[in-house]
Amino acid sequence: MRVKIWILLLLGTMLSCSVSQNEISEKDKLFKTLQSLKGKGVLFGHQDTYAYGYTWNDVEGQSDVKRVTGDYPAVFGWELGGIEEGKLANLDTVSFDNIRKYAIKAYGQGGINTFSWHPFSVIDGVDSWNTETRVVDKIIPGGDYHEAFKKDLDALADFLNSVITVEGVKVPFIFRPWHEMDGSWFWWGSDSCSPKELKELFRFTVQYLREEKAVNQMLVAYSPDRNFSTREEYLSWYPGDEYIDLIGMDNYYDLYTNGLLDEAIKKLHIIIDYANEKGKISAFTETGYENIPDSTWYTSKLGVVLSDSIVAANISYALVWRNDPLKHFFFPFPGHPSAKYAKEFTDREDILLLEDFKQIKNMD
Ligand code: BMA
Repeated sequence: MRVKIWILLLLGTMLSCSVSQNEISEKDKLFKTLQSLKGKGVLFGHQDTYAYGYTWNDVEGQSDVKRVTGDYPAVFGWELGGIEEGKLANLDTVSFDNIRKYAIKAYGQGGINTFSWHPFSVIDGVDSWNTETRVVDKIIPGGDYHEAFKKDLDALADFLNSVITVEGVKVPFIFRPWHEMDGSWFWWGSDSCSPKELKELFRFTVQYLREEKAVNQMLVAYSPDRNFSTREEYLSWYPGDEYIDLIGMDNYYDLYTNGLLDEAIKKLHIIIDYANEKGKISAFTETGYENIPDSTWYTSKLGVVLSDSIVAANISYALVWRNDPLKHFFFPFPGHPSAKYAKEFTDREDILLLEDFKQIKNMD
């Protein structure tokens, strides 16, 4: 009898082990979902969509995308600059408690979260756009401020690991550190460090978060700006395939005028080719036209780029930047001349808002 019980217990343990080994992680689920979108449409994303918009701030369920289109975006961007300094709110005055709440809500609703990070320098506390002090060579391993920089990453990781549902699921997300490194405007940009240093910083960041801080719900994006015309140029700052899941690009400039739309498409082709060759996801990680002075921008610029057949069949999402009212917004609000074009754009069958995305997931 005793022997039988032991055998049963042993079998039970073996079974539960094999179930948990086969269980797919939240991160892998997110990756698969994004991969399986290919050919079904491009997710539409918006930065800070629940946080604020034209004449409102932190109103439950509000979003300028929802106000104009009737639905939420499928991809929700959030910004973490300031978390490394122990601040209560990010550099755009959105509290981290709210960011956590919004990200959990977006995930619960079936959306995808992505985090950008414009950190303050650990050397002198200046913001990301201050390039007077060289920072990167001092915060990578061996640098004088490396230990201090690790504390920044600790704070970042603590926040990321605190984005948990009531059921205890760590919310999966796409992290996009050290973005636009091919431009000269950030302290990690092309004028402020060498590609080798940037790669080291990138690798250390990802490795530390994954291995030391157990941030295992994270996909990592590589998103330079538009300053490349070949694969080699695009990959100048690339940390390596083992660190990157998502191959992206930020590009505002090429979408300002008709003349450069082909350039934007060509660059997306470079990204797509590389992503497909390596089994990775591709995305148009940031775009927009500040204050939308061209009211047809959504149909005549972004809509045209996303109509290219290769782009449409491969890019997982396109995200437009935030809606700081009046002076710095990238999605229209009701009554803005561009609103009807934005609605026309999001009404397209192959541009997926949250409900469209959920329907597609249900069909799989
Ligand atoms: C930039 C601008 C800034 C903002 C930063 C982080 O592109 O929108 O105003 O502080 O992103 O969100």
